[in-house]
Amino acid sequence: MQDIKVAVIGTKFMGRAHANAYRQARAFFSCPVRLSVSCGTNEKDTKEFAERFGFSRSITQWEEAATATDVDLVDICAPNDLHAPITLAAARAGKAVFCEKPLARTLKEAQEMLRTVEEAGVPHMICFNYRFFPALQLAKKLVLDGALGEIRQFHALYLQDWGLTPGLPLTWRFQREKSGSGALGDTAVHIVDLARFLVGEITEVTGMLSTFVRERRLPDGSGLGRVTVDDTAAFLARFQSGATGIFETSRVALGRKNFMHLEVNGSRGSIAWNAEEPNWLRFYSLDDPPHLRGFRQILVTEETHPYTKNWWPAGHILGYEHTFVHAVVELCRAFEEGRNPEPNFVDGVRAQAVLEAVLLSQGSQRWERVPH
Ligand code: SOE
Repeated sequence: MQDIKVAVIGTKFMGRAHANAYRQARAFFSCPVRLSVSCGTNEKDTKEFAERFGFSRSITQWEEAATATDVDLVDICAPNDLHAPITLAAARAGKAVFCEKPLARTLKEAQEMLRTVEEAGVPHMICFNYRFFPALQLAKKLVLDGALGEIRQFHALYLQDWGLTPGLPLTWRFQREKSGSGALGDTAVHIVDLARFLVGEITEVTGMLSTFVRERRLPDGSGLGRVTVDDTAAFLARFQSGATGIFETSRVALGRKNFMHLEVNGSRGSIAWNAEEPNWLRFYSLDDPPHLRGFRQILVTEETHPYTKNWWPAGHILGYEHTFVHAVVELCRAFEEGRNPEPNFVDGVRAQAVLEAVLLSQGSQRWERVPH
């Protein structure tokens, strides 16, 4: 298969995570990907980024990165307000699109992105990277194999505290017109996707959003600006299956850096997972003899699990960056098999619909149905 020439738009946290992922996917999984174009806002920084990661060239206009002839795949690591315009330009130019989460700022915008990539007939993927921890792939297998029995409850906590960084300016993540929402779209979207991945579709929610830090220093130093998005989001959910869900996220939970805890309780078993110990899956089963019953900790590094054999011998653990590599591996496998990767823009729209219902319920103070 010909090399897939990649343009990565964005050179900050996600730009680095994605650029690194393509390099490692080629080195450890022989993925036919090549870093072709790096696109960032600052010419000097982008040139330096491109040299460090090994891109063929660097530019500052996303419109070129989305349509250039030396690009087959456009990887969007830019702020949320650019996800739609870049997707529309790339899809109409016949490029595949790999977009960071959340797919868009609103459900309407996400649906337009999905319609456009489907009309253009181009492959599309969204980077819900946490699915790609082998421990969560095992969690999904246990659920599908019926090892937990009937799934009754899903609990997810995703807490960070970078929102309390002293002097943090009013960046795009704090402005609704650029981000769409705050912690809801930034981190709750991950646990919504994992809920869909492990349990299924969510049909209704009731939510509560809060903003504790209401003003932040304007980046140009000219004073203070109002924060127009949530610092925290908490919501209850009902799943199509009848299961119930409890979700909470925060970017101001002092002391929590990237603390994500998931738990699924079924009629015959439970699983629990924590992003700070991502190689371990905790599993409780009624199938264990009574004297051996208790949450067992499974170190998910043996060759029987997805992706693990391409890395290290069992016990040599994986981390956050490997989830992005595995997402690129899934993208390349989909290309080779002529199918759409998973998760894709359909998953992005479904997650966006849940976010939209939570925002609606914040206003109505009532349960809201999740639009399909
Ligand atoms: C900030 O909350 C952030 O960088 C998210 O945007 C990422 O998706 C998450 O993986 C880490 O935290």
